[in-house]
Amino acid sequence: MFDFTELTHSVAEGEVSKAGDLTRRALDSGIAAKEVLDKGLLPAMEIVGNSFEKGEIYLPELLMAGDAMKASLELLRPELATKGAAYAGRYAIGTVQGDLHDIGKNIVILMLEGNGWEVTDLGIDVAPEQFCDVVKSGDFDILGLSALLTFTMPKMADTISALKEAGLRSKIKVMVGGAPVTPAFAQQIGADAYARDAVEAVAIAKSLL
Ligand code: B12
Repeated sequence: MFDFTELTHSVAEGEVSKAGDLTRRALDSGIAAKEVLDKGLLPAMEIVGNSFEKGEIYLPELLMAGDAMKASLELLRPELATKGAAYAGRYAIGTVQGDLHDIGKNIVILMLEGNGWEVTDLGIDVAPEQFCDVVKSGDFDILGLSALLTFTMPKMADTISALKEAGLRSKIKVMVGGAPVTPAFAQQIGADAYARDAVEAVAIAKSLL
């Protein structure tokens, strides 16, 4: 029996190489990548998030845990993002201005790619004007906006306003997501859809076309 707790703790402690070894061991023992993600990696982000909120750990520890998470996630990439599904459409996605969190966005990308989407990753700290430039220049079906901070959520609204001002809003569907985002907020800012997690993001993206 694989011990997910040990993997979770190694990620939470920011032990990059131990987390990588355990992730590899889980995959080698035949456990599906999605199960490793859900049972081993994601709980680690909950643990460090809670400890950070309580003031038990500080930014350096948060950074180390984020690094261990990203390294382990890379090992899941071949399985999660396996191409082969029928072509679904073109999706551009980025984390909004002022926000550097990209783990959740990257998981969304892996899942979309694994389900036939051609994804352009715009990265982090993306300004509304940059989103507009991308929508203008490319033939995308959906634009995804990610935010993990309550104080960067308004940048989602700013991005949608900028799309409207540039006459681009009708050209693209906008999806929003990230831990503090809610369906009510999505509706309030005029997004086309909200998804709670990467699995839901894939299902909703499909339904938008
Ligand atoms: C790791 C982490 C970091 C890392 C990020 C590393 C990285 N490369 O991403 C670092 C160390 C950089 C960091 C920095 C900060 N962080 Co931080 N961080 C976290 C932590 C622990 C985990 C985030 C995470 O990856 N979660 C796991 C992923 C998988 O979940 P997710 O992002 O929600 O994504 C899922 C869904 O939301 C959805 N989704 C996400 N995006 C999208 C987009 C679309 C289009 C769709 C459809 C769906 C979707 O699908 C994803 C997969 O299922 C959280 C706590 C937590 N529990 O979330 C705090 C947290 C988000 N951070 C917080 C804070 C305060 C900060 C700092 C301000 C700290 C500081 N004093 O400097 C800085 C801000 C830096 C900046 N300007 O962005 C607070 C935010 C509080 C708030 N409500 O605003 C949190 C909640 C911690 C806490 N409890 O206090 N952080």
